[in-house]
Amino acid sequence: KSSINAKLSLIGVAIDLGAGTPGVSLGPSAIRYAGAIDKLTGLGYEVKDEGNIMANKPISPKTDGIKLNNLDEVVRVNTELCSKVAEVMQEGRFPLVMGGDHSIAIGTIAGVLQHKKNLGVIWFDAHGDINTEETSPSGNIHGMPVAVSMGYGHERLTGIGGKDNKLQTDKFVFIGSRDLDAGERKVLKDLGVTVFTMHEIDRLGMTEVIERAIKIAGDGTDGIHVSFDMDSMDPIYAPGTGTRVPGGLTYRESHLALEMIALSEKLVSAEFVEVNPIIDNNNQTAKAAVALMGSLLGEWLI
Ligand code: EXY
Ligand code: MN
Ligand code: MN
Ligand code: MN
Repeated sequence: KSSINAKLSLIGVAIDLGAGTPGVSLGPSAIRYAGAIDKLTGLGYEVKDEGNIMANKPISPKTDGIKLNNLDEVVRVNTELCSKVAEVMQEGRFPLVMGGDHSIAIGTIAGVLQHKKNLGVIWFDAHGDINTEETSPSGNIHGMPVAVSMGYGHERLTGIGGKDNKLQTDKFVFIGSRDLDAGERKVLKDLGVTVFTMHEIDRLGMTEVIERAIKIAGDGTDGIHVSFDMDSMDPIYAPGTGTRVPGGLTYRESHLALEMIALSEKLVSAEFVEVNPIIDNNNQTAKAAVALMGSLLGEWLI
């Protein structure tokens, strides 16, 4: 078994209001049907299913004069998630969050930061998710959680979990990037965030990339949070996701990365997001997420 807490809480967040494509709110159910609880229990964890935090359909999708889609409800859900994650960790349990669209990283990370002030993050994603209202091409908040968690963006979002509980940009690592907006490229450069694009993974190999990532996010921090967007994988392995981009991580590259994070013994929290069963093929993407949970939580250790 890996070194993480033997007690684990599974938290579903049934929201698609941060995304442009509907259906990802059904992700937590799809992941449960794919066997998440049996998998984790079988690994020896004492699993508590905390159920789902539910988003409501917004009465007014846009707040006047604001370019952020569904801001009110995204703020409400993430505020609740932040409290839930903090409460679970207070009880000495490992929070494993299932999305839902990637806007939920705002609440997950804000909750973890209540206990781990100096948190490192490894963010698996085809995208940068570091837009703000000013740079976003879509107004979709799932393209913004990295910016928010670093303290940039609308104050109702950055206020979740407290204005001063934010990530350090030099302890944050992206893996799998291949669709960055022009505004995101500039911000990433200005902030000096480490980005391992698919180009670096091809050239260096995942072993080298993940070793470097663990060093950056894990050395001198209180631990590592893994935020895994299913669109980081190649659409061949994860077709059920709203923003597919070809040329992604292979099945083994993604598993190898998570296995090496497990070996580092620095993992403190994790989330798997953007599983959309409506556009999936026989729940393949949820099954892939459950298999990845196994790798992150030490299934392969003998
Ligand atoms: N960069 C684009 C936007 O901000 O609208 C697309 C974002 C997709 C975000 C996905 C979940 O990682
Ligand atoms: Mn994402
Ligand atoms: Mn993405
Ligand atoms: Mn794009």
